[in-house]
Amino acid sequence: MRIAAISKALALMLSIGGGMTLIVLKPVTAEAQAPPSLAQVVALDECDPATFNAALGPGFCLNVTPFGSAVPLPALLASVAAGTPNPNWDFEPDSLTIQSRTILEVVNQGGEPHTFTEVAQFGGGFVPPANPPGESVVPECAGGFSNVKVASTRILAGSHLNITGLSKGTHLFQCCIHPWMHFQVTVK
Ligand SMILES: [Cu+2]
Repeated sequence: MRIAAISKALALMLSIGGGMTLIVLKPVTAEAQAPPSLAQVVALDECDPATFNAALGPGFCLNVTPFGSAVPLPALLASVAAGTPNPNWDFEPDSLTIQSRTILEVVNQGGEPHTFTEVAQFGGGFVPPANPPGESVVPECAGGFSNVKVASTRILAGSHLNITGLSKGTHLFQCCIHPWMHFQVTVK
């Protein structure tokens, strides 16, 4: 009914040279008219500025930790080496189902850089000490930031990345630095 009404409204009668010409414009569907909606994912971590910045450089970890929830770098790496990476390095939610054309907005609310990189299968990242035992780098993360696919999916602390144009089906994303940070989206 709605499309029929729009088509009718767009049917213009023009008089050219005394004759009548009917021009029917292509119907404008509701899908094309509606602005795309937004689905949000947050990246979280608890990096401890003192120990992370001592090892990785000034300003690497910008976490504000008013409630004292920072995790020192050695403790994080120990959790990885034990095969139980700290779960507070995380994408939330873990999974979403969205309509096609929905914009996936990933916001880094943590204190250090993350990537939100699409992978065929979850696996290791490009920082060997941050890979759980037995995991090696997946092809999509190989090369780190010298790989344009990784560099273009980096999200610095306090910034965001918008993912658009996902095809219908299931897509997997992971952080190429902290490879236990997983996200799955199903596009309907
Ligand atoms: Cu990360």
